[in-house]
Amino acid sequence: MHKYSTQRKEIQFESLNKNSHEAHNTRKKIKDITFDDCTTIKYLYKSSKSGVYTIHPNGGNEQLVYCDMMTDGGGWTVFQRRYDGSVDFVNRKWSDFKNGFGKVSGEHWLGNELIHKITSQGVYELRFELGDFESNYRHAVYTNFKLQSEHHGYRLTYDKFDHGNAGDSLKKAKNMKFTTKDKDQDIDSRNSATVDNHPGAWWHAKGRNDPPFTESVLKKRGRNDPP
Ligand SMILES: [Ca+2]
Repeated sequence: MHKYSTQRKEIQFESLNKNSHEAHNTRKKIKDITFDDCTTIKYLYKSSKSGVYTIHPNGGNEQLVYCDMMTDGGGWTVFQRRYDGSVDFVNRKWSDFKNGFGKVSGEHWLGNELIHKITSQGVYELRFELGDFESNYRHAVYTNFKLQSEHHGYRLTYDKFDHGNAGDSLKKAKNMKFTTKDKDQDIDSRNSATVDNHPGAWWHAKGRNDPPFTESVLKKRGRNDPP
């Protein structure tokens, strides 16, 4: 089990709870409108606070997502959050990662199908944050992040590492299909989700490649830009 420092996230969650009333009011205001992602909500409602919102990616069924409305201008749709190990990310199958697990208000994986749907709506930036044992948080931002469809193995693509102090941790994952314990799609003769006592699904290439992210979020480009 990975252990991540929780200090910063606790502070963030405290602040989120304080804002939950405002988030609720915003949700009431916008309940009759459908949104394709958190970027659009923040674009149309600048005072939106971080919290759980309903979106309709590709005009489809409603989906609950957590919107980070604080980090770097806000408007980020969270698709992965890990901070205290309360949710099991290890003993999970292809179908779990496809459909998502955990609660969006806590630790969770939003689901590859939904990540695919969201990222097929436009050009998205991926931002991830990585925490270590010393409460140091680093981040990295990638341009034009996409997940291809399940038919294409939820292959991960992006244009380039854009900026951030975490380095290019996603380099090995670029253009890789998603591999779980029960679905090996990596380019290794083994299943990288199970090697080296490293039980974990990821866009593995060859051998061990730790899923490094404590939090991964998506923002559509061309909206919510500074005025
Ligand atoms: Ca393999």
